Amino acid sequence: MDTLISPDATAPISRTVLTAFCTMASWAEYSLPNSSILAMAGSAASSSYSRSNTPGAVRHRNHLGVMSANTQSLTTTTTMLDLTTGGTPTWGTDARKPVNGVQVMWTGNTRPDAILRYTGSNNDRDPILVAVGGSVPTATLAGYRIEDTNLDGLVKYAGSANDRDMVLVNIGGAIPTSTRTQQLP
Ligand SMILES: [Ca+2]
Ligand SMILES: [Ca+2]
Repeated sequence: MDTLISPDATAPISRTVLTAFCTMASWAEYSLPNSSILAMAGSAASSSYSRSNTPGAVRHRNHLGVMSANTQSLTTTTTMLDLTTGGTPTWGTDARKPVNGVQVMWTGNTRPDAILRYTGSNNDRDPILVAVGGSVPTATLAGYRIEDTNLDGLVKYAGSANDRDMVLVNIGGAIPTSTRTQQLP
């Protein structure tokens, strides 16, 4: 995930995310296959936001949001915010997850509140089963879905590469009643 980069017209767009520079109107954002994020602001936004210093936040349809701890200076030139490196501090505690040396967003938020839950009321596991029909755990559903926690284009409750396990893994992997809270102010 989650590098804010200058527009690259040669890279196809695959997923939509929301990025905001705090107190500002949201920008149109698209994530690219290399997990970078292309930010496109309108001309009015660009001019009015120039010279502002603000943290940058990234949100995703089923991942917990992340916000930089430090402010960015926005000008008419390209601003780079690389949230994939541990060298970029983030707001809160454990806002990201290290995977193979890269910092990524916590996934599994199929019920898009600010908490990952595997069990109990308002958990993020049940929507996956509901999406595949609610009665046959081995059923699957293809498409761009919030229940697709591993982003492979298929909602799957049971079996290999299922989306349910991602919820459990991202709350810690051992205690089903554990939760994880999004680190955004
Ligand atoms: Ca949730
Ligand atoms: Ca999936």
